Amino acid sequence: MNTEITVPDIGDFESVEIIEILIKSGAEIKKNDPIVTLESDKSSVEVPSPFSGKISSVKVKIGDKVSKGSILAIIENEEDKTSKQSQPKSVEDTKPPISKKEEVLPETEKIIKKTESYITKKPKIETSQKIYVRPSRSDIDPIETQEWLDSLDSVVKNDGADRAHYLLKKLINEAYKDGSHQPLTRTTPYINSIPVEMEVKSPGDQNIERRIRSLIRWNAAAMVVKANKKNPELGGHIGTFASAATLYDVGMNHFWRGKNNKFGGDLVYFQGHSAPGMYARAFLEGRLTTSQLGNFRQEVGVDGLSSYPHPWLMPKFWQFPTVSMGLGPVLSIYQARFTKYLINRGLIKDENRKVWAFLGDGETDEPESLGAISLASREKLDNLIFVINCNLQRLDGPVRGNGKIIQELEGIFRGAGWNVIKVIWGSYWDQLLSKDKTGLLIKRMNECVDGEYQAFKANDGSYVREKFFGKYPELKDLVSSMTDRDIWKLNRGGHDPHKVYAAYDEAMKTKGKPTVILAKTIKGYGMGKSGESINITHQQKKLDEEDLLYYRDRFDIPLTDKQVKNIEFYKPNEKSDEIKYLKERRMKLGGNLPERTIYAKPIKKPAKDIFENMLKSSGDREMSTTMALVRMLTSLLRDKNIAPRLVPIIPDEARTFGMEGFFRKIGIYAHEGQKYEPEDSEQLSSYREDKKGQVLEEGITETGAMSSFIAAGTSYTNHDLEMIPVYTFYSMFGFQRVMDLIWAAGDSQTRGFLIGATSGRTTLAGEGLQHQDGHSQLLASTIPNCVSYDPTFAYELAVIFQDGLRRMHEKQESIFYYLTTMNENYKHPEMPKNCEKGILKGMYLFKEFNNKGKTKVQLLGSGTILREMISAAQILSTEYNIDSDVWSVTSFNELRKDGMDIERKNLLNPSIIPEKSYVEECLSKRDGPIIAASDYMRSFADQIRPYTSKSFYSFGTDGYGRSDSRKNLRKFFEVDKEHIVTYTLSALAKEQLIPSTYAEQAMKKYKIDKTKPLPTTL
Ligand SMILES: Cc1ncc(C[n+]2csc(CCOP(=O)(O)OP(=O)(O)O)c2C)c(N)n1
Ligand SMILES: [Mg+2]
Repeated sequence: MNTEITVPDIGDFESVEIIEILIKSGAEIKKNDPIVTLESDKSSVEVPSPFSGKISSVKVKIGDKVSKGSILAIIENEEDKTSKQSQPKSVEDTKPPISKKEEVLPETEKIIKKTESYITKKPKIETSQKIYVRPSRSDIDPIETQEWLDSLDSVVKNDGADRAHYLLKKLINEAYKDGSHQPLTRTTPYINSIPVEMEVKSPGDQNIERRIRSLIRWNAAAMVVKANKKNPELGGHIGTFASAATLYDVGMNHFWRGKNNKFGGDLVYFQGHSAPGMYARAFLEGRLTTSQLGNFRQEVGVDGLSSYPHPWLMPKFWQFPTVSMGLGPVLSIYQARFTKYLINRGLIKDENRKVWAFLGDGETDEPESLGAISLASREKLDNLIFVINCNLQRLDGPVRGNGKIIQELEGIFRGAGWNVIKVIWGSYWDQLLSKDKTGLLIKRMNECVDGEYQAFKANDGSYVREKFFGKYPELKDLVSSMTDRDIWKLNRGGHDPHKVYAAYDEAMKTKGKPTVILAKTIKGYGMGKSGESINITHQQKKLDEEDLLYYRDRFDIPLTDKQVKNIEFYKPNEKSDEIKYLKERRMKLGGNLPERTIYAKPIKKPAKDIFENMLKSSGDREMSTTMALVRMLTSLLRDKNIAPRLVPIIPDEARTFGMEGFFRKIGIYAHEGQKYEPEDSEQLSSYREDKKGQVLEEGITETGAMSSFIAAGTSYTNHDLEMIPVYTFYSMFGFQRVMDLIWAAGDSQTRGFLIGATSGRTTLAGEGLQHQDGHSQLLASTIPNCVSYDPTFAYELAVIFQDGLRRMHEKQESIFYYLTTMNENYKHPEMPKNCEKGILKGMYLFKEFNNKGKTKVQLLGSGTILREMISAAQILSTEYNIDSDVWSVTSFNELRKDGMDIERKNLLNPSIIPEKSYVEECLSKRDGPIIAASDYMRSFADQIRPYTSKSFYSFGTDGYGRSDSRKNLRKFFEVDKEHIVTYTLSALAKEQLIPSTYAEQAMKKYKIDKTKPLPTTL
C-alpha cells in the first residue's frame, strides 16, 4: 500500500532547505534509513523513513524548502502504516487497561489509608519532656545501651551482618519519620572496614613474597641512589614506592591480569612517583636489564628509563601517564566508563576487566582527582578500583596534620556512592582490638590526628607507648606485657599483605559500584632515620653508606658491604624460588604488567564520494565551517567502516554547534537506556538516550570530555580496537582549560580529532572576553604530535579530515588533530584544482589578482580572515591598481614545523645547496612584501617570518576579546579589509614601491584613528 513520507516535527524551524536526497525511486529501504538531509542556518539533520518498503516516487528536489508535514516521498509500505502498532507507542498506550487499573486501585487505597491512619493516629512524642542525650554526648543509660548492643550482637551472630544492616536501616528510617536527629553516617570508626573473621586469606607463600618484595624495594631504592651518585641533577623518589610496595606486590602476585590472546587485560594506572618500583619488578622478571636500571632518568642515549610513566618515551612499557597529579584518577574513571561504553555498544566482549588506579593521599587535593567520582558511581562502574596510598604525607609535610585524611576521604567517597574499604591496621593489631573491652582503643584511634600518627612512626616503640597508649591507663595496661619492639611491630594495614589481599578480593567481587581502598601506610617505610615518616622523605634521593647498610639489613638483601657501597642491584638466580615464583605468578595471571601492545586493525579509509559534497561550491547557500563539519560527520556515519568507530564527544554544546541531529540518529550513550519519554520525543532531534548510544554527551566538563577523548583515542592499544573520537568544544574552553590533559593525550599517543568550534577572537562576536579565542592555535603548536589547521572553506576541511583519517586510523601514526571551525556563515567556493597538497602542507595559492599594475603584494590569510584578505585584494586591485596573490594558509603551525626542519638541515649541511622551506617554495618567485593575518594573535602568523627572505608584516587579534558585532570587532583588532588595505598601502610605501599618500588617504577614508593604542592595552 502506498504511503506518504512527510517531514516530522523539526522543532522551531520552518522552510528548511533540502541539501541532500538520499533515496531514489524504486529503491528498497529499511525503517530509519535516511530519506533527505535538511539544513537550517544552524544545523543539518537527516530525516529517517518511518517505514520499510520500496520508494514509489520522490516528491522533492535539492534546494526545495520544506516544513513539518511536507511530503518527501511515496513508499510502498511493507507494514500497515495506519495500524496502531507501527506508530511509536505513546505513554498512554503503555499504561495498563482500565480494568487492570481498577484491580489495583483498591489495593493502593488501602495502603494510602493505612499510612494516613498511621500518621494521624500515632501519638506525638513529647520530646521536650525527656532528655535522651546529654550535651556532652556521654551515655545517660549504659545498661540500656548495652541491651541494644547485645541485641545487635545476637542478630549478627544468628542472622548475619546483612540482616543487622537491614534492621539498622529500618531503625534509622523510623527515627527520621519521628523527626529525630539523624546519626552522622558520613564516616565509620577508624578501624578496618573488613572484620577479621570476614577476611579472605591470601593463597600466596608469604615468605617468598616478602623476600621478593624486599628485593624490589632494594633495587628501586638503589636505582635512584645510583643515578644521583652519577649525577645529582637526575633526582628521583624512594619514599613513595617504599610506602606502596605491598599495595603493588599483592596486585602483581594475585590480582592484575595481563593482556594476551584470550583476555584484554586489566588496566593499571600506577602512581607516577612509584615508577622505580615497577622497573625493579620488571628487572627481576627479566624484562629490563641491569644496564637499563643503571640508566634510570637518563633517556637521551639508548636504554634509558623514563622518570615517570610516559608511553611516548617507553611505548612498549608504560600505558598511562599519571605523574601530573590528578590526571591518573580522572583518566581512569573515564577509561572504566569507556570500557563499559564499548561493551554496551557491542564492540568488545565483557570479560570483567578492571581498571585500577593508584593515587597518593596528597594527590586527592587536586580537583581533578575527586571531581569526577560521582560519575563513577552514577554509571555504576564496578570495573573501577581506586587504591589511595594514605601515607599521611605529601611533599612538604602532613596531608592533614590536624585531621585524618582517611576519614575525610571515606566521607567524600561514601557520599558519592562508592564502596569504601579502609585498610588501616595490620594483623598485629587484631589481638589488641579484640582484647580491648573498654572501647578505649578505638576511641584513641579515632581521636589521634594524622600529625600524631606520622610522629609515632618517626620515633620508636617507647614513644608510641607513652604518647598513644599512655593517654588512658586501661590502654597502657593493655600493652604492659609488650616490649617496645613489639609495640613498634604493630603494623599499618597497607603494609600487611593479608589485609591488602582481603581488600582487593572484596573490591574484585563488588557489584554495581566502584570501590576505593584507603590504605594507611608509612612514607619512606624501612628507610629508618634517613626517611621513615619524616617531613623531608619525599625529596630524599640520596642515602649515605650507613643508610644503605641499614636498608640492606632491614630487608635482608644478600649483598656484601662492598656491594652495598657500590650500590649494586641484586637479582637472584633464574632458578631461585623467588624468580620462579614471581614469573609463575605473572604467567598464571596471563602476562606482563605494565606492558603496552597494539593489535588493533587499521580502519579502511572512507569512499571518496563521502566527501564529494564538500568539494563542490555551496552555491548561494551560506554556512559556517562548524556546520560543514557536522555535515561531513553525518555523511561519515553512512560509511560502514567508519560509522561504528566514530565517537562524537560533546560537553553540553551540541545545540551550539548544530549537532543535535546526532541525538536521534545515533543516540546518546546512557548505561541505563532511557527511563523516561523525552518531552521532545515527537521531534526529529529528540533527546534520545540509549544503552547502545554512540554520542558521549558529557555534560559541562571539559576535563571529563577530554578524558573520554583520551580513552577513545587510545582504545587501539587498551582495547585493541581503533576508534575515532571527535571531541567538539568551544575553542576557548579547550587548550586553555585542559592543556595538561591534552599534553597527556600527546604522551599517550592518542589518535582523534579535537575540534575547536566557534573559534576566532572576532568571529565569535557577542560572547565577549572569556569566550573569544585568539590563541588556541598557538597553544596547539606547543604539542609536538598535534597537527593543527585553521581552515576557511568546506573543501579544505574535507581534505584535512580525510587525510587525518588516513594518517591516524589507516596508517596508525601517533598523532592527533586540532581543527578550528567557525560559526560565521558564508558561501563556499568549489575546490580549486591541485590544491590538496598545499592544503595539507599549510598554504596554497587561492587566487591571483594580476591584471592591473606593476606593484604586487602577497596576501596570506587564515580562517575567516582569509575572506577579509580576498576583499582587500579586490579593493587594492580596483581602487589602487595593486596586484596581489592571495594565499589560503590552512596552518601556520605546519608551515613552521617545515621551516624549522629545513632551516636546521641547511645549517647542518653548509656545503651543499640549501633546500627551500615550503613557504619559500611558494613565495620566493613571487613579487612584493608579505601581509599575513588571522583571527589569532600576531605570533600565530609570525611563526613563518624566519622562513622567508621577504619583508613580512603580520596582523592579528592581540588583546582581550569583547562583545560587539563581527564588523566592529574586526575594525577594533585591525583585521578587517579596510585595515588590511591601509596597512598594505603603508607597507608598500615603506618598501618604496608606492607613495605614502595612498595610505594616508586610506586612513582618512576608512576613519582609522592613528592615535588609538594597540588593542593589547585596551
Ligand atoms: C600537578 C602536579 N603538581 C605538583 C606535582 C609535584 N609533586 C610530586 S609528588 C608530590 C607530593 C605527592 O604526595 P602524595 O600524593 O601524598 O604522594 P606520595 O608520594 O606521598 O605517595 C608533589 C606535590 C606534580 N607531580 N603534579
Ligand atoms: Mg602521600
